[in-house]
Amino acid sequence: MPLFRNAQFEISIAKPSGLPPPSGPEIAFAGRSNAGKSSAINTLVGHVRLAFVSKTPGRTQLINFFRLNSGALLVDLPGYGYAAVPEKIRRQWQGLIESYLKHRESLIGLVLIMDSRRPLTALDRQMIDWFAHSGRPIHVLLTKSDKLSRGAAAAVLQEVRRALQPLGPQVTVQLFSSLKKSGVEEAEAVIGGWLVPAGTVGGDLADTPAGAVDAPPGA
Ligand SMILES: Nc1nc2c(ncn2[C@@H]2O[C@H](COP(=O)(O)OP(=O)(O)O)[C@@H](O)[C@H]2O)c(=O)[nH]1
Ligand SMILES: [Mg+2]
Repeated sequence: MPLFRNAQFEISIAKPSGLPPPSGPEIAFAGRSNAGKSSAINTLVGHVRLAFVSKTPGRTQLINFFRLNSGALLVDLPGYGYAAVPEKIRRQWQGLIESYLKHRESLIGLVLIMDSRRPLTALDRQMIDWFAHSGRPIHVLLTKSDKLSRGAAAAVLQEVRRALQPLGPQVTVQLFSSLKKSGVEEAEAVIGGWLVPAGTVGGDLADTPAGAVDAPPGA
């Protein structure tokens, strides 16, 4: 069963105070408005319209939670960087994202969606700053890669990898296209790896040093 199939909508929140109590590992999706985040989520989930693909960028200002089969949650963060949004509203939802990325303990990893033709904007870097220091993984999807030639796409991939290399191996980057459905397996493999408890890869727990295995929730 692919990682994201049969995701079910659970709750939308507009303020940090509305966050539900943690009830499973969370994987957040963030990206500039119009970068292709909703399309990427829908491509991964295999629904046509699980996350609303908007003709009007910047409309979604909520954090939407979707429950996956495994019990983990896919968390769709509001798109950022849409110029036509009043400053006050923009600050409000950047505050919502910042608070979530910095403080949410059940957040195990961030999927950052960037338009491969305009990667690593100042706000993308801001998202990385808010989260990377936690040591938890970030996976970058350079989407709309179908709009680039093979050579140009390869060059962008290399450039972004090089730019993020100082952050360490927990930051990974790949090309993606929702239109061509390319990059889906790679994304599922990376994100799926976050959900595998430390020490169980390869099934050999005997080699895991004492204390390296996470305690079960509530223990
Ligand atoms: N060619 C192409 N267009 C895409 C791709 N992903 C999204 N789009 C288009 O880009 C626009 C914004 O997509 P959307 O998913 O709503 O972006 P969001 O604002 O980040 O959620 C829409 O017109 C999509 O059809 C892709 O991989 N390739
Ligand atoms: Mg969207």
